[in-house]
Amino acid sequence: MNPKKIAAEEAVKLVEDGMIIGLGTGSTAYWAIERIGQRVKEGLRIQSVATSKRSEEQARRLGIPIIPLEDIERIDLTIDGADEADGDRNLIKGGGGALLREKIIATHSKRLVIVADESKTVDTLGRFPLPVEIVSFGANLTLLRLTALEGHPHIRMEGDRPYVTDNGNWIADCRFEAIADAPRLERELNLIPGVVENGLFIGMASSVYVGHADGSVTVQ
Ligand code: ABF
Repeated sequence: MNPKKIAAEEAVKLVEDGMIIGLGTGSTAYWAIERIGQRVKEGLRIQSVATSKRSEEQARRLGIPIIPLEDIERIDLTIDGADEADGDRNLIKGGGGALLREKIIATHSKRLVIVADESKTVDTLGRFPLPVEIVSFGANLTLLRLTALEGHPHIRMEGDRPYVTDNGNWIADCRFEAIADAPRLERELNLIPGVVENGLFIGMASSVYVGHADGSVTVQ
């Protein structure tokens, strides 16, 4: 039993005819998209928007109708993964590099359902490096501000060059270790000019589907 797959497949039971679905990114959301694709082949009628080019390509391959973001006014349900989830369903996301698109889609979704295996559940957020999307202009100065917040930032690399997001930006991975006041840190980060968004998703998830090695799924 693959815990990511069973959590994702359980969450896809929430998808109903007529919905506009936000498609997440990552190896857990992958299984949700696969299952949605199967259901579309069986006659499910939905439309979707994707949080990354990768997920969009997967959806197109499976025949899931994709609509451009400019053409929609609502998203009924988004199913996405996470890097960490605490007991209050607060999240760190963006390890996969798609945090900005994920946050835009999540913000405009009536429901954000997170799918994850049990390794993602934590008491306190912060052990996973918090991804902060920054513009490349003045990146060294932005890093100084992140350092002042004790984020110990490192520019994410791909080979010998900075990793570039779907939006043409860079990612600074920050090691806070334990984030005591996540709402405050989220505000402080987003006040830094040069920071586009950060991977804290506070109070956004309506539920977290957690897959376990024994084949069970719990819902937080
Ligand atoms: C996306 O993919 C991200 O927000 C998160 O970084 C990552 C989780 O990936 P996986 O499901 O592969 O662990 O959902």
